[in-house]
Amino acid sequence: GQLTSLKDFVVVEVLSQDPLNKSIALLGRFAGRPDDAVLLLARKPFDAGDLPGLAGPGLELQLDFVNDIYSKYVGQPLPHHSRITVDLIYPATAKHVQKHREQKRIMVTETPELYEQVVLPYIRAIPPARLQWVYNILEKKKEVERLIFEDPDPVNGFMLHPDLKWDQTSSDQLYCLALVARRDLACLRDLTQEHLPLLENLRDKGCQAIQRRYGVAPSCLRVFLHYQPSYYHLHVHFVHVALASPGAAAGKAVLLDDVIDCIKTCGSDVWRRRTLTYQLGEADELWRLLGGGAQQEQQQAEQ
Ligand code: M7G
Repeated sequence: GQLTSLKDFVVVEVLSQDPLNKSIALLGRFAGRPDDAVLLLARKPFDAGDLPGLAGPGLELQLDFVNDIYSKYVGQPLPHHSRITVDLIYPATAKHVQKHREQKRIMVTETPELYEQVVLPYIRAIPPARLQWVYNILEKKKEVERLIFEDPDPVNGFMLHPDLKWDQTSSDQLYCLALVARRDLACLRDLTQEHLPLLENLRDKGCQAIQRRYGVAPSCLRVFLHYQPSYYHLHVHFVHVALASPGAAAGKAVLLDDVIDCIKTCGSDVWRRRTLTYQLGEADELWRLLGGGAQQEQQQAEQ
């Protein structure tokens, strides 16, 4: 349900902190309730439309130091200039807690055989309830007023929304998410020549819709898929090229243009045949299933 304050929230653990993004992930519980909650707090970006209000009489200054023409202060802005975004996952599964907990990252290499034998069964065993938020969007039960664009075609159609990660205040932080309408595509590994019309349609119409709505040109967009994604219903990220997002890193993001070009130049089943190298968190169940722990112990023993 909807909250107006966090007065019953008790912090159990700081899962991770990111000083650069000015964000923190907390594990907590609501008083008298047993379920875990994951709470993500982040400072909102400055609102370029209201800079006079921010850097004006409302900003109280406390001197840190002065040296020649240089000086530094700690500023206390008016309350509406110091707002934060608050994302709550409740009740949170162990998977959510694990995803947001600080952990070592490792690179793994997934051959087509490992995909068939380990990763595919892992994907198939994920409870369908994890995709409830996706189906809520596709069935227009949730986020209806946030819809940016829809192509209702059952085969090549998709829906475009602002991503949960974006508060829509500034367009150089733009982050949108396209969810394909069809439900039979889990991830990159499923894509073949048959899906080229879907992928090209999604790229072209998605970029057009973003340009119309936010004035951001297609040349300013990084359009990519994740491998591995967190959610196995095919979706595409549209992110402003200026945004330094950890999800845009090599070993996580694959450009949609590269996905398409690879199918055209290397053949229809290329994404099934390729060996893919990517990053995982050490606490990720896939890491264990891929024999990661054992590999690492062996490496340590050899050293
Ligand atoms: P992913 O590649 O599966 O996982 O992307 P990631 O979280 O590791 O990037 C899923 C994307 O869906 C992410 O960018 C999320 O921020 C976004 N997302 C997740 N949820 C639960 C929602 C939601 O409820 N609404 C919207 N609009 N976006 C969501």
